[in-house]
Amino acid sequence: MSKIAVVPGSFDPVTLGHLDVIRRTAGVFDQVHVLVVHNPGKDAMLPIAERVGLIQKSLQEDPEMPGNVLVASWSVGLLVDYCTEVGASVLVKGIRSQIDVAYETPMVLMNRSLANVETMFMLPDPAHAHVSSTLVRQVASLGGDVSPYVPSAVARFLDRNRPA
Ligand code: COD
Repeated sequence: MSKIAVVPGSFDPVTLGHLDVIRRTAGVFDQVHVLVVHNPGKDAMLPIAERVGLIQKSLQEDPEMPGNVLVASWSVGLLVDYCTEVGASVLVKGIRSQIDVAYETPMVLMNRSLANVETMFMLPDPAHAHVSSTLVRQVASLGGDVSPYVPSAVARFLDRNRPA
């Protein structure tokens, strides 16, 4: 049976840190579903459909990205409901620091208790450890250059949509 991993996130927007985690996960599992989910704790910059499109474009433009990755979004219930629907038994979360571990741990235990879905932590290349979508949004909104932190499809998009 093929092993499906779900890599969930807000991806608002997708960063090079996210892509690194997705690429490493795709090297380990048969199929990877990158799942864009609304995080009610964060003020969104981009509509979900735009985030999905930017991830798809970034995956297409990454020559090292394996072909076993698809992108979807989920807004109708629990994250584990999506896992059950597609037959995925594993979530993969990127971990940059102990702060991420502390934030993710209660969700790991809750998702296991709700639906027996396990979570694996993937450490990215340390070069991306300081990168977050929140800081990318902040740097972009203040007129800074975000191209070192995001795929070029995202850098082009943010450049085109720069506030006047
Ligand atoms: N390098 C590596 N990993 C990174 C980097 C980076 N530079 N930046 C972010 N990540 C990781 C994050 O740690 C996270 O694991 C993932 O990538 C996504 O990050 P974000 O910022 O895009 O997304 P978040 O943190 O807003 O997470 C949204 C989720 C949907 C994953 C989260 O809210 C969640 O799991 N919700 C569950 C909803 C639910 O069902 N709740 C009930 C039971 S818990």
